[in-house]
Amino acid sequence: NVVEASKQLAAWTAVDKHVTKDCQVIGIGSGSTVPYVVERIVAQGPEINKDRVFIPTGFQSKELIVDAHLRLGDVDQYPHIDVTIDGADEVDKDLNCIKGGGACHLREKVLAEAADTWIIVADYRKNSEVLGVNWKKGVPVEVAPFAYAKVLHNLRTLGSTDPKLRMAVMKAGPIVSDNGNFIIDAPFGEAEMRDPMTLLTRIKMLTGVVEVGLFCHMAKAVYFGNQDGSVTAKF
Ligand code: DER
Repeated sequence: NVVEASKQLAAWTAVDKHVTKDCQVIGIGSGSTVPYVVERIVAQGPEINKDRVFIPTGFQSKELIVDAHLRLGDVDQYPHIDVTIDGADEVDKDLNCIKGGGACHLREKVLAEAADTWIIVADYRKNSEVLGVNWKKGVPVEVAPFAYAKVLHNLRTLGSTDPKLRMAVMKAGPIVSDNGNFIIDAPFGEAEMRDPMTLLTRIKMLTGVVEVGLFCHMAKAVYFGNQDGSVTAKF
């Protein structure tokens, strides 16, 4: 379908441009777009991939690497990464992102920061002028379970309209991240979302917050696959 085709287009374009033969340590993001990143890297052939190592941003990401028979590495061994490619829930005109729709944004931000080059790949639905225009579920906030109620209260004080603990499906109780933490989804108004760095700083300072799904001034480039088969690149 057209959304999947646009994810694949974005992913293939980014890999062709940024996963060059001198890239030896490669961070793999999470979500439904990055499988197309892995397939394109595999298509570069066993010769070029035999000396590479691939660092996952969570369980799903690890499974992608293992299932593709690529060499799995750990950020403990490779704290410095050549390039990390990841998806996003929404990207604004300045390449600031909302991430965490898949509850993986703590490890994703670690590998984004550890990389010399961080690249985003997304379908056209994620391409916004301002954050919050298309992604209506709020800013994902990973919190220590002990602190979640206090942080919910703090987020309301910060102006979040209706922060909610992210509940699991097919499991009683809340979602638990790969790090054993809870996720709160905190919607904010346009005014706050027009200055994501300030919002990020305010939320990050709340004791009990582990990581915030706002990635500001981190991406080197973003590639959007479009419905008409074209690619929009922003730098
Ligand atoms: O959780 C995340 O940030 C993931 O990267 C994910 O939300 C990306 O979305 P996708 O499934 O549309 O690629």
